[in-house]
Amino acid sequence: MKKELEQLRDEFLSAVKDVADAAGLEDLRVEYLGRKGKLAGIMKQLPSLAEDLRKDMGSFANEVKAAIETAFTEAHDSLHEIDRESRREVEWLDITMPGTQPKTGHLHLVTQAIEEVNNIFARLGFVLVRHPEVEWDLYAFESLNMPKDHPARDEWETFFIADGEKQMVGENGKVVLTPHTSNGQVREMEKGNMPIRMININKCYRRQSDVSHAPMFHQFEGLMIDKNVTIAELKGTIDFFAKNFFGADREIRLRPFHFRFTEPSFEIDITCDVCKGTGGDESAVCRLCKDGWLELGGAGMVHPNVLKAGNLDPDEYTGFAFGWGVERTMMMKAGLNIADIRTLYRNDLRFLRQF
Ligand code: FA5
Repeated sequence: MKKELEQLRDEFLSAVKDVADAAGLEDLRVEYLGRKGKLAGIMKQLPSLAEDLRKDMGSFANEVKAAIETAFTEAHDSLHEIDRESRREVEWLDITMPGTQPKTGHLHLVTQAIEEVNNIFARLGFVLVRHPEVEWDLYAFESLNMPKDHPARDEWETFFIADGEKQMVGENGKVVLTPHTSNGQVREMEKGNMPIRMININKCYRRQSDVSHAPMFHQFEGLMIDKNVTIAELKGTIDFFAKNFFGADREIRLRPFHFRFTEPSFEIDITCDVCKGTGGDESAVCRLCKDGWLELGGAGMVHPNVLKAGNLDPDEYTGFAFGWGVERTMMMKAGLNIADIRTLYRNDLRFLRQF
């Protein structure tokens, strides 16, 4: 039995050296020291020995067990240390190292322009509102003095909303994607809070796409209605905006035009930034504007029929309205040099990061 015990000890001491990890070591412990392990197997012989021998073998067996346990503890500690070392290498962190800057973006050029437009009109007491993009024919056309089938509607190249193949129609006519922010005029009057000084900035949609037209674009619509509002206030408001947005050296002019919902109506031009309003010289005409002026948008005194559609008495109230494209207005800012309006919506970061 002594031989068996010595052999068991030596076997364990040699096997423990080859153990590579904690799981292997545990297997070895169970194999040798477990309740049904090798040591317990040898110990079963003990009761059958003579008493003297049993005592000696008992204490020898305890020595062997102690030697195995010591070797086991040493192997366990050394494996634990190796494990800690390798984790330290992998998880090492220098908390004094500078951090990685998160990438920060910035507002889109059009959003920046919307904020600037809004801030300028806020200084004149215009309140920012937003009216629906998906709109009834009533507000987009009919209440703006454009009866059903009126040819003037064609200019707005409108998208209609359909449910499958079926055009959506309701109590206020067809459902459209609003082609201009003028849909907010009668909606604002219907609120009944007089006087009105609104600035409605929103997305508009038209079936158009070329260098100066996008199918989705933005307009800002100003509407002022009160007693005795005149063209002088319209001119003063637009002048204030142009000087603040484009710079003090830029001039604007009102050019007679026709809109169904304003009378008189104008188009607003601004002196061209490229030729500084000269239109070019004897050697070459300015390529952008040709005559020193660039068109920004429409404006006019609110038509009496529109006031009536908004439940206002044209003998009591007058007002002006204007509606300009945000993208076009912004593109005419000094030095921007954006040749195609559609580049604003191509999501090319190389372009967008410049602004
Ligand atoms: C109108 O939309 C009128 N509702 C403006 C108005 C409001 C007149 C109030 C009088 C009183 P017009 O269709 O011209 O007008 O458009 C006005 C401006 O919107 C244009 O000058 C242009 O700057 C911009 N715009 C129009 N269509 C597009 C488009 N497809 N892409 C980009 N900008 C556009």
